[in-house]
Amino acid sequence: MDYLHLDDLLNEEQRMIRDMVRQFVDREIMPIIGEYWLKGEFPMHLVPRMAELGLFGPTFEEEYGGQGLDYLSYGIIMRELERGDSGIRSFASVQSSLAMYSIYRFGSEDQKRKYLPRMARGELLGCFGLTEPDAGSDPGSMRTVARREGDTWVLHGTKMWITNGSVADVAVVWAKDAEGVIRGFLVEKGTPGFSTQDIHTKISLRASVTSELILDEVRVPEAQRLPHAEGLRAPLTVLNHGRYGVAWGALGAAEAALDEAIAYARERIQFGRPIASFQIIQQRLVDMLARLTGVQAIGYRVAQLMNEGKARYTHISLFKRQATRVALDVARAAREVLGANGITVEYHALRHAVNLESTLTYEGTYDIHTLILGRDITGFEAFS
Ligand code: TGC
Ligand code: FAD
Repeated sequence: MDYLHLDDLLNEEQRMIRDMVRQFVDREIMPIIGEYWLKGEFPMHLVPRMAELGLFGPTFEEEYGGQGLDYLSYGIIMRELERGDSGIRSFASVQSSLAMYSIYRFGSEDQKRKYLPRMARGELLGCFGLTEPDAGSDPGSMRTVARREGDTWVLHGTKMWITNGSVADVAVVWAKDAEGVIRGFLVEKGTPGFSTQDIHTKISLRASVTSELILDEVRVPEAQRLPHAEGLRAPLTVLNHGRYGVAWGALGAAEAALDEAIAYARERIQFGRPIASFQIIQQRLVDMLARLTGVQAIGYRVAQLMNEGKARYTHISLFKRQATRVALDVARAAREVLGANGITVEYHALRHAVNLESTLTYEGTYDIHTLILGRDITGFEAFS
């Protein structure tokens, strides 16, 4: 549902990208997603096709495997993917915004050339390890350490809740050096001491791989350190790109849920009339429409600010906070309109709603973005 015709603001290229990704989702994701979600598996066979469509790292220059796309195009890609499932969007945005962007922004020229083109082609998968069992909202309290021994760094610690952790060929791992300064490292699969363990008990984001990363005295050469990353500011800078994609994705899930609820309400007959003709159902649908439209407008404006290089991280926090909260509420309300049918995977609203529980939490919880915005407009910090 695009009530204000915001997509009329897309140029021809952006419209083509939207239609291409929408077609991919309709043809290749919608027929299988319910089954994969129930099995708790990510459909890995889609990766080469996603790479072929240019969905990994599309904003980077061609020399790094990208297409030099602008941020509105990137947002639209994330929106269309999450129309299918949050897990599919997560896969693409972790690869692009978190893993590739860490290397693009903070890596050496050698690292960029070694990893980015192959990651864009889907030949190498990446993940982003910031969170730990005891350091989620407060990543500055991380315990993973990086000890320097000559030209080698020895990494020790555990990362938790890492999307694509066990399928990644290269993990971006954030760790504290002896002075307590946070630094980024590229740890390749198979490095001695590095192992992963998947989390199989998820009720949300089931069609996505989520893992623990275990680093037991893992030795990596200095050449695998991201040379331009220093301090917590570095992973947080990367997260701005991730959060922007998460917010656009949430819009896609909410749009799909609202469209499904309207279509169902028009067809479903109770008391001799379509349920869409009852005032309570109309009010529910209109509340969903109104809240969703507000966040869609925020998305277009933040995309403009991103393209002009004027987006502050607080703008992205506002978008991420509102989009994930509104999308979760919309998808939940859509499920209610669908009655009992709504609790099955033949319909999509509840799958979206439970997935959106994760998007509300990861890349900064709703509360953390509230506090980021509260600090910005009052000047007072309320994190502790
Ligand atoms: P604080 O003192 O506020 O900040 C430390 C330094 O960083 C700067 N900064 C930022 N810079 C760029 N972008 C941002 N968003 C920034 N936020 C802060 C800040 O100016 C400062 O710079 P400097 O030069 O003065 O040192 O740090 P704090 O320790 O008080 O923490 C602040 C807080 C709570 C906002 C931050 O830690 C936070 O954002 N916490 C949330 C953690 C989070 O988002 N984790 C996400 C993990 S990755 C993930 O979830 C992937 S899900 C993937 C998927 O499947 O899609
Ligand atoms: P906590 O920080 O323990 O928070 C628990 C509750 O307390 C929340 O409601 C929170 O809002 C609230 N809270 C915390 N601090 C405050 C405060 N100061 N004031 C008020 N309330 C507060 N991380 C990665 O690094 N890489 C990944 O790829 C990744 N993928 C993920 C995939 C999934 C499916 C999920 C669910 C998480 C993923 N994460 C990843 C981790 C995610 O970023 C964290 O879950 C998130 O940052 C919150 O941390 P936490 O779960 O430890 O919650």
